[in-house]
Amino acid sequence: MPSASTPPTQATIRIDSHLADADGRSLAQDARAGLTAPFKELPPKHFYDARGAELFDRITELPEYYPTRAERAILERSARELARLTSASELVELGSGTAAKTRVLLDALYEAGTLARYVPVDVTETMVRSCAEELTEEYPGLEVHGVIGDFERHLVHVPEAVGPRLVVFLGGTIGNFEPASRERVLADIASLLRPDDHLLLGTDLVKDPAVLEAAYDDAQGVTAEFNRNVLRVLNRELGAAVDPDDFEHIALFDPKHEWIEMRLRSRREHTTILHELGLTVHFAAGEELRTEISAKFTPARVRADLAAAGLELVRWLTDPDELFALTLSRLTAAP
Ligand code: SAH
Ligand code: AVI
Repeated sequence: MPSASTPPTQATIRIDSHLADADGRSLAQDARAGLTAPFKELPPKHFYDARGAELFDRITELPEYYPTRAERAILERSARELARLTSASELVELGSGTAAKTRVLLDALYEAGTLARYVPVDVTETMVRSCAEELTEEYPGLEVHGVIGDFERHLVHVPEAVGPRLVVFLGGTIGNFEPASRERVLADIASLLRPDDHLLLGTDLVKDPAVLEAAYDDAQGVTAEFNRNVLRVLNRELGAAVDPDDFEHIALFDPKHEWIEMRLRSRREHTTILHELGLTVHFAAGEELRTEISAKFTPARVRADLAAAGLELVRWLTDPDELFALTLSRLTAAP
């Protein structure tokens, strides 16, 4: 905290890391469970090492990947209204990444004169640290309390609120959880809110499967590289020796579940040893490893998910083509 002699414009940064906590599920545990299962799977949070974060940034610029542009357009149109509705003095962001679009909201809250603290929560340490450095320079006087952790486990470590709080979960990242985990994450997020607080949630909407599949299988192959990056993470962190080019990138819309599935399909039979785990993993030719789901929502699904977490809709905001939605919600008022 600034002392009495600290000039009022001096920024403060505090960063806490929870990744080494005993309850922090690690790549080793996820790989052991997911690569020995009958249908191989790894959670998408492991995409985001420095290279994965850079590839994701490139994805957001691709002509086929509309969600980032659509969400930014909604934010640009609605940021002032959101600042007025929330009067937030604190912005807590889950999966903050580079906080590129967040600046639109921070600008509006800063201009409104309410903003005091930004709390980025992300599993990627370098992103939390660089984002804290950048934002304290860009917004003089802003306090940044970064939390390096997994929002499936570490939301209890989000610091006590300093005033009306706006929790933001942008990009459609909530769609990267299966329904049961999604329900748990939304309930945990709701527990960060008090009656004056709000949640701003980004959800990608159901649309033509061809548009969806192109967004996850772009012509330049950037998403394919992002997908294969998880194999490079396994090689580096767990001592595997997989050739990423032995795996084909697959992105398919599953109409039953209304989600995109990204998979890596082995082009040939091979065996690899994860030396750090003493684990041998066999891939049959054509065998697939599921690396991500990305759920697409209907308005009814969003409302139902919010309601299940004890949240009620305050505003439904969408872009002119209704590609993406941002919902502002708050705790359901007691009857
Ligand atoms: N919010 C940004 C970034 C989205 S990319 C945007 O809208 O563009 C997803 C971000 O969530 C990455 O920065 C990744 O590191 C983070 N992330 C993914 N799974 C996570 C988890 N389980 N816990 C914490 N952060 C996670
Ligand atoms: C971060 N998340 C919401 C992205 C998505 O669209 O599901 C990750 C991504 N995967 C492939 N392209 C982008």
